[in-house]
Amino acid sequence: MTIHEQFDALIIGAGFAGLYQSHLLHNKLGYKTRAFEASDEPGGTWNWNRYPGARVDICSREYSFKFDKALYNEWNWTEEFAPQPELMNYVRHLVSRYNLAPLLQFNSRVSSCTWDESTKKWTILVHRKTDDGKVEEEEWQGRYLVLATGCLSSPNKPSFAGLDDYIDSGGKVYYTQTWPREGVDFKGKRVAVIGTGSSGVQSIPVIAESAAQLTVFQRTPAYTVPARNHLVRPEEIEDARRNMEDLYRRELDSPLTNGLATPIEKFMKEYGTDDQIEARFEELWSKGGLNFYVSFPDLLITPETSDRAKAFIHKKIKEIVKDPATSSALCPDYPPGCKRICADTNYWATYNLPHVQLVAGLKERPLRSVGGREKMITLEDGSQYGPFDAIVCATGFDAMTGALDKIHIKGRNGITLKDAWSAGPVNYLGLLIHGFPNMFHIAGPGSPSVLTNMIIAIEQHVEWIADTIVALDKAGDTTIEATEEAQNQWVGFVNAVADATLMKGCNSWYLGANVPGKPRVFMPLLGFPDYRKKCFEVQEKGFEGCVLGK
Ligand code: NA7
Repeated sequence: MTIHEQFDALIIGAGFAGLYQSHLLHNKLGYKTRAFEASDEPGGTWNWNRYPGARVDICSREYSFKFDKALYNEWNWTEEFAPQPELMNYVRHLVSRYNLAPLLQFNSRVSSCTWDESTKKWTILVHRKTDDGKVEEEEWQGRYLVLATGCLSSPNKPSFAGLDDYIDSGGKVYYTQTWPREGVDFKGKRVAVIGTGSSGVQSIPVIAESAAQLTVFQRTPAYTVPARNHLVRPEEIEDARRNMEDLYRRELDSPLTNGLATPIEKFMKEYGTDDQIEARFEELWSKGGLNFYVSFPDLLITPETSDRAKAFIHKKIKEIVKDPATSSALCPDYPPGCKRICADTNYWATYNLPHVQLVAGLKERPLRSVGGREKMITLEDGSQYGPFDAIVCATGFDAMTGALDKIHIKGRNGITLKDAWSAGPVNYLGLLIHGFPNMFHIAGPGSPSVLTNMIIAIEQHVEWIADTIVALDKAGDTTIEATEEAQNQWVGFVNAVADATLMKGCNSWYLGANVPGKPRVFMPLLGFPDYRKKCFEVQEKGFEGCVLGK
């Protein structure tokens, strides 16, 4: 086995987080780093999620790194909501512009990470696929471990009865989370889609364009807002470049990091008349995208505001979808925003097409068998649909903790992360975990990342981690670890914030409720500005809530 020593930071993942962390620590600060990526390309979730219609649901001008004005100025997004191939071009541009390739190692899956108290170092075991298809084991040692493993990177693939027989008898199964690189041609095919979260909502209208028949299996309907995607206009690019700093400041100051929508300070009931409230919803609906989240600051808090937004969206669904039974089945009954709102292009209108059918109510009558030799889908109540030539599973992710569950992480005194998190994830600031010194988690539970524009959250996390390492080195400290007390307080705080909202009111992946057997804990923190402030304060107060060691 090859052993590589003397690294400052070992980084797991080469998505946006791993790339920026590598750039900042190595190129800017002169640390010796290595990032390990299981795929043969960088890009993380954007590399794996190649399904038809995959695109970012935040406006591209916002979903861009802002740490380097020159990068912002030179990059041209062509669409307001960049499609997956364009996001991958951006990823490749980052790699070449900042000469990151020598810092990244592809085809390399990290299987274990072990803290050694005597050397104060992490040792990680990497399985690297070589060009001739062999797997080589490597050991890497470094002072710091950065988990840039992504929060929507571990697919949730339910084990449906019948699926193996279906594949054996020539049926095709595709997962939105690991879509074939060569793409899929659905022309003339009878297709089933299971799942109506963001990936379903984005892919269903595109699949419907070529499929001969499309049947959508829905357990829970999604709230979705028209993205109103368009080619980026030259004046929008100019404006964004001129005002990047201002946009960035507004993003940092906004609870959900929306910089483009005009936020309103007043809660809905103080805002004005019914007509004015309706006009506000209408304005954001017309504007498109996730701006709808900031229609009123209490959208995720006050039942009356939530109900009003819900009624507004129901009205829109009923206006668009012609068949009354289908439109009713598409109307969600939980608070908007309780699951992440989607941004779509022609999603609801797709159900007006004669070859598209919705099968709803899977909560009451779950899928009993999917595919089988007859290529049919059968529900628990005995109803049958099909036959299908292809089945698309848009079944989401084991979010936020799934990627780490697959790595054997052992901290101080042999404690494993699996044990530490057996009742659900716990940490301090979303970044540090008690019992796991010198280990940082980017965009993990306990941080607001998944409730924000992820790029903004990643920038903040990566910079905090880099500043922390620099500060420790300056002070001659060799270790940092969250205290149990600070961690408990943080977990309590994250829960208290969630309890004051309507966000626990549905079975979302925020709660881990989409994965059978996963502990139900509300994982993200709502409110980016206060979080960011707290992270600064912790640093300013000499890493309050942490133990530093020489
Ligand atoms: P999501 O949003 O978790 O959606 C997954 C969908 O799959 C959702 O409708 C699920 O229903 C459905 N699902 C999952 N398991 C089953 C089973 N066993 N039977 C029937 N239906 C099932 O994942 P996405 O990939 O669409 O989006 C993830 C995020 O990416 C999104 O939030 C954005 O941030 C971008 P459920 O709702 O659990 O009842």
